[in-house]
Amino acid sequence: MDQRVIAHVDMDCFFAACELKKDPTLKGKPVIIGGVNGTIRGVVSTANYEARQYGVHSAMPTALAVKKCPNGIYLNCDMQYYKNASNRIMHLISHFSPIVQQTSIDEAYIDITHLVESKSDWLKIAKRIRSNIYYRTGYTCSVGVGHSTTVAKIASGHQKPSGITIVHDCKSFLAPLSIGTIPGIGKKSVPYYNKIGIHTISDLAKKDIFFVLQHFGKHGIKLHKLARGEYRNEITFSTKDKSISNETTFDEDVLDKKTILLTLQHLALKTYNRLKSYEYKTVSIKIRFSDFHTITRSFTFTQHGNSLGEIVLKIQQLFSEHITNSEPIRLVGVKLEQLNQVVGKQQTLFAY
Ligand code: TTP
Ligand code: MG
Repeated sequence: MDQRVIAHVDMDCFFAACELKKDPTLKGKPVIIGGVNGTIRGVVSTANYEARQYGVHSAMPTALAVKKCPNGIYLNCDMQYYKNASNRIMHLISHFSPIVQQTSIDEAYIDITHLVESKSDWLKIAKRIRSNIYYRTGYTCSVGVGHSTTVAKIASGHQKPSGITIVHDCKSFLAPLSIGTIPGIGKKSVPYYNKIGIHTISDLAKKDIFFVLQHFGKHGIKLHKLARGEYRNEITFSTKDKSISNETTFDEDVLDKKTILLTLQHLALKTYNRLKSYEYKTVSIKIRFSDFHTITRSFTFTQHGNSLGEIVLKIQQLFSEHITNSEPIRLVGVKLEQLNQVVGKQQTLFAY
């Protein structure tokens, strides 16, 4: 398998960070999300880092949190606000790669293979992702980068908050970590691992495969491979329904077809540049008229392609075939759909 490079982004104490954004006077105070309508029933969803110092953590009964941190500020969940913030963050993340997998309200995997030219790029890209999210939304996140989703996820949790952890050599990175760091090995299973002599991930790596099979069955093979730095998993999601698009709203509605075609060409180039190692099968244009009614027209080729010339030509055709009236236009967009990754292929502008 070719070696993918995966970044995992996990927002820092996300719900609490959202509340701090709403009310900046909470800064520096212990904030706990998990009251129920002003009472102390229920469990803690999250706590900011100030509250964590008192021993408060997610899933703890709120009543116990109140005992540990009586001066904390207890707030109810405002899920709609958190979802809106999450959507904005995920939208920014989607600009880094066509292969993104959101796995919860505050975390996502990003396949950054196409952005990487040398190993030193891993850190640069992770920093760019972190600063992009921070400067555009005000939220901090932690980022992990590795050759598999599992390692990237472990890495993003390694230096929280606002940390970046780059893992080139996953075996030595994982070796000293406690066995419970592996996603899926919860608090309840850790004592069992400890009982059979496995405390750290390297303890697991040292066991032979028969021992592993005997104690964990088939599932153990995957864990054993991970511990030995041999496990590679990638984002499982299919690029089939994914698309890349760009659009522009004119400052003033435009009638001149030449101007519109030039803008479409510019958008085609922008979209094409984001394709990197992907091919498209469908090319679409979107046109919004001055009265806001919007149409999209698309063409699907029989095979995947990766030529800017082909995209531009198709866009011109779609435009002249379908836009025959002379209504002023407010917005135009270009979309490439049904993406497919071409392994080991980098595009150049020479395709034009
Ligand atoms: P996490 O990413 O697990 O936690 P977090 O973002 O609060 O803190 P960290 O800095 O350690 O990443 O979860 C994301 C959000 O999901 C969290 O802010 C609240 C919610 N959540 C719950 O509602 N219940 C839970 O048990 C957990 C773990 C999270
Ligand atoms: Mg988080």
